[in-house]
Amino acid sequence: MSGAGLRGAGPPAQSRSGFIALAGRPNVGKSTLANAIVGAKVAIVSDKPQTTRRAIRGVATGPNWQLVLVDLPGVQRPRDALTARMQRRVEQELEGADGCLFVINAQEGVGPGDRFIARLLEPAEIPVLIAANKIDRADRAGVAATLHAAEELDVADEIFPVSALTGSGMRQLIDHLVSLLPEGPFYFEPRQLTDQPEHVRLAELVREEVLRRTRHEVPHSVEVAIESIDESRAGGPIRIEAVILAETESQKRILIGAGGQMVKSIGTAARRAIEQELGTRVHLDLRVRVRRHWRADEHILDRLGIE
Ligand SMILES: Nc1nc2c(ncn2[C@@H]2O[C@H](COP(=O)(O)OP(=O)(O)OP(=O)(O)O)[C@@H](O)[C@H]2O)c(=O)[nH]1
Ligand SMILES: [Mg+2]
Repeated sequence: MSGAGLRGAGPPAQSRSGFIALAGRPNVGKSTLANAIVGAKVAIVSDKPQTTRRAIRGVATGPNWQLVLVDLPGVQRPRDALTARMQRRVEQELEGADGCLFVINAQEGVGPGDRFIARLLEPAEIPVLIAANKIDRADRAGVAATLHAAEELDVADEIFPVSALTGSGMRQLIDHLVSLLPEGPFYFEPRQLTDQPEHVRLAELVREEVLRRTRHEVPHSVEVAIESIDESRAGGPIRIEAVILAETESQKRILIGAGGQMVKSIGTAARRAIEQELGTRVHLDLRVRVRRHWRADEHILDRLGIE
């Protein structure tokens, strides 16, 4: 785990700190919850399942505690090298964590996917809490039924009904998560909110705009890579070259769109998001390229940092 050099501005004596891994089916709101707890956007979010592909550490620091949320891909059956890596990552991160926040969807209730995850968590010797998320989308009876079904999973010490979107129930959840942390020094400088390299964070912001605008197989077939970041022109915008990788020519056509409209719209929105992230003006040069079967290509996955 990357320790931060904390000499000088050290944490208070008797601080608590540790890693809480987020497990759950795709699309239940793990990344939204991680962002809400950190209080900043460390992970991209979308309404398409399988948005998160890497383990993302998000850091929340209080007066005498530091909670490192490990946002993870949704638990699913692997279909190719990409999803196999994603599942392996989930299992490895769960092993190394101090606790698990198992996220379920209060709007949909508990299903076979959740039962599968509960069995996966059983052998892990770490405390498990359940967050029943999206209560803003369910009525009282629905939430009560979900909480009851969550209880029957027989895996969690406590169950918290929450809405990551409205903030409802989040205070109690965070307090309880902090109480699970072992005593120890902080792992990160408090102002460092995530461990992701800058080029990955920026690529993810571009991918988020792709996910917003595409459907069916396209969101799953796209990855984004930053090819260069040039800050050499003093006073001028930072120049960033990014490439959207698609698997087929027809996906490439969709991503470019009629008269280049689609890639232009992705580029404009992504540039704004990147400018906000970096706090400076940016020139974004965005291209679309076909990389056949990249999801099955171990070498490309290595290069993309999907481990
Ligand atoms: N109404 C409502 N929507 C939510 C809430 N939390 C998340 N969402 C939405 O649910 C969708 C999925 O959210 P994500 O945070 O990307 O879900 P995830 O579990 O990280 O998904 P994967 O990374 O694909 O596993 C997005 O459209 C979110 O806006 C919530 O509390 N209420
Ligand atoms: Mg996610």
